[in-house]
Amino acid sequence: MKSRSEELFEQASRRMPGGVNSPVRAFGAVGGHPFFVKKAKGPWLYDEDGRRYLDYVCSWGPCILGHAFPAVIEAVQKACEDGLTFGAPTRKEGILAELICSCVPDVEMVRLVSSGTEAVMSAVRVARGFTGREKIIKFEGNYHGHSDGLLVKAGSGMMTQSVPDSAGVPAGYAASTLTAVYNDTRSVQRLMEQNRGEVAAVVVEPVAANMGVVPPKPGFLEFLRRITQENGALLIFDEVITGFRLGTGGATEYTGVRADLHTFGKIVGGGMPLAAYGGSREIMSCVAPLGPVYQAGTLSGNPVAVTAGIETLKILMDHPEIYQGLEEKAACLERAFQKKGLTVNRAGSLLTPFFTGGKKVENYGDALGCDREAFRAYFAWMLSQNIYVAPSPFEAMFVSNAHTEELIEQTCRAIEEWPAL
Ligand code: KE4
Repeated sequence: MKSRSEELFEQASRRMPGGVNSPVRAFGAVGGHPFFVKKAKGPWLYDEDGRRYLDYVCSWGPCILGHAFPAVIEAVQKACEDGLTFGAPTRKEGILAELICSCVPDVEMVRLVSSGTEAVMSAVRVARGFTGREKIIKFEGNYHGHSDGLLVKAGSGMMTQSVPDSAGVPAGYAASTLTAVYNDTRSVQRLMEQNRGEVAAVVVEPVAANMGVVPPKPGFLEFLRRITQENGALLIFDEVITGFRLGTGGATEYTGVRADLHTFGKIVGGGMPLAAYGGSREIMSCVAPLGPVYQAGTLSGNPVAVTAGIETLKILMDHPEIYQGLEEKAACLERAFQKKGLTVNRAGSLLTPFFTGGKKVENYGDALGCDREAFRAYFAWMLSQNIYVAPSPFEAMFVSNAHTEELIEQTCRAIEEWPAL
């Protein structure tokens, strides 16, 4: 007898590639088929077969307050009654822009867009427009959305240009993107020297979370700040995950390092399709209609999405104690994984257990060394305990404010009781 999710997956697979609208959801890295979600509330997901899961994916980060937070839902419902989209400026966009700028040092102006991909793509274009240069340095294992110029991987020997990491990306796009090794200052130094005067920006996840969580080693971000200033390049912090996750001041508050441009997504939209990029007034004045860098969007600053973002940020700003609670809950999970002999990387409420036999994970090469079979068994065990973690070893666990201490302890017990380790 097929489950309802299986039926839905078969139907979906006939009309959508892989039956999903984003590849990681298809369970390719863990086998089997994905469950189909019917609804969610607090820390819980409910699937179409009536099963309940304790959710540590949190929609890949946005649901820091938990799912369907009442005040956010109420505000969004009310906003919907006034209309879904106008394609004209609204008061609320200014409120959200003000909130973002009040939270993040160095962000004096922002542009609201509809996805993290769009935010990073646009920030890179601004960096190129502002500096008049073409080349970008990114890092292996960092993900910045699916814009052509950023879907690249290191070329052979690391000394050459990057190569496309997806079919359909023209070699020419990849050629302008150079790939360095995360936490390896020499790899950045080499690329800067080989491309002196040509690098528009270094774009980095200030705490990497797309190869699993890999925090910056002490001095790494400070080095990027220094070498970009010395070479007339901009530093772009891709904070689609870290923004409002590590604190309301994001990575700059967490690390003390400042950047020229920041991108935001996920939490900033409160779970609705909204993202943003921003920086100094000088740099952002390049953006149309003020300046020559064109960027636009029909649903940019959408009034319903903006409402969700405003309500979410207001709650986080009014209750900074939420972050301390998230940190303590994530630290409990970290200790439970460490008791099982796993390598755990954690930054605030972002964490990833790595099945690397106890070896450190400080870059993409280290992360690739993880035991995929062991991860699959871990994923299956946790799901058998009705705990949903990311269906990939190269993602983060996200803790929300809705995860009570009791549920955290329940999760720690499941980790400790896992028979395989
Ligand atoms: P979106 O276009 O998916 O909103 O954001 C792209 C993006 C940009 N920058 C960072 C640091 C990101 O993590 C992301 C997207 N994150 C993934 C999860 N690792 C989204 C999940 C998915 O692709 O389905």
